[in-house]
Amino acid sequence: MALQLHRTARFLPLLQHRGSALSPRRSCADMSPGSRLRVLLDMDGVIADFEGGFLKKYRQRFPNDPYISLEERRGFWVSTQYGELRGDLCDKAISIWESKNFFIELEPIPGSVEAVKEMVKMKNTDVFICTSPIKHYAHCPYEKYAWVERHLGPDFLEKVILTRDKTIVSGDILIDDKPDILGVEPNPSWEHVLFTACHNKHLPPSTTQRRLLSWDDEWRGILVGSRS
Ligand code: DGP
Ligand code: MG
Repeated sequence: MALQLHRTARFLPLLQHRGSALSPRRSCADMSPGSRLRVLLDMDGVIADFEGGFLKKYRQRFPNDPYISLEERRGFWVSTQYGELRGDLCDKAISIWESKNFFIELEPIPGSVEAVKEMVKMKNTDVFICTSPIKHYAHCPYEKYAWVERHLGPDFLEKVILTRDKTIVSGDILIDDKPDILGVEPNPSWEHVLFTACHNKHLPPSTTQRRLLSWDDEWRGILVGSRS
């Protein structure tokens, strides 16, 4: 009997209902009292200010080169827009976030640390950080852990997921500033809530995708909406 149960449990994920890309992933029936909401939080652009930190260090290091103000930023990839401004600026931009101390010295996005600390205390809620390290791994992965420890405390190190493919991570909701989150899983379990950033705020409003404008916005309501 125990063996039978064990075998069935292994196949349960295959039997679970999957929502369509446009509808909430959980039905009311799924959210029985006691079931938990799993929130995945992106790091760069959502809780850590990658864009502000980049611009500050780029201007310090290359004071005589042109730069793109946060108002003028368009498109997710910083290096692409700098390369369009002038060919050699693509590599100069990349050299900034590949430098030691770039990631650890990022400032928190305003309100993010307070929001995360409140979120982890919410009933029936599990919060994880789901972040993609850059492939130049000399400093970034270490510094992301160090940043979490510094701003959220050592216990939160248990909650860090480093992955280049967020589609294979299961969760109910992913709050992320990247407009298109693609990977090997065509139907991720989470609903992507787009966090507004300088590079995505000009995108036309979507009727199917919820947005969180900032940590002053109704993030608690977004979570409530995901539970119902
Ligand atoms: P995430 O926030 O988890 O989606 O991680 C994306 C990472 O990519 C983040 O560290 C910011 C970084 N990034 C931004 N622009 C560029 C770029 O042009 N090239 C590379 N390689 N990384 C970039
Ligand atoms: Mg991001």
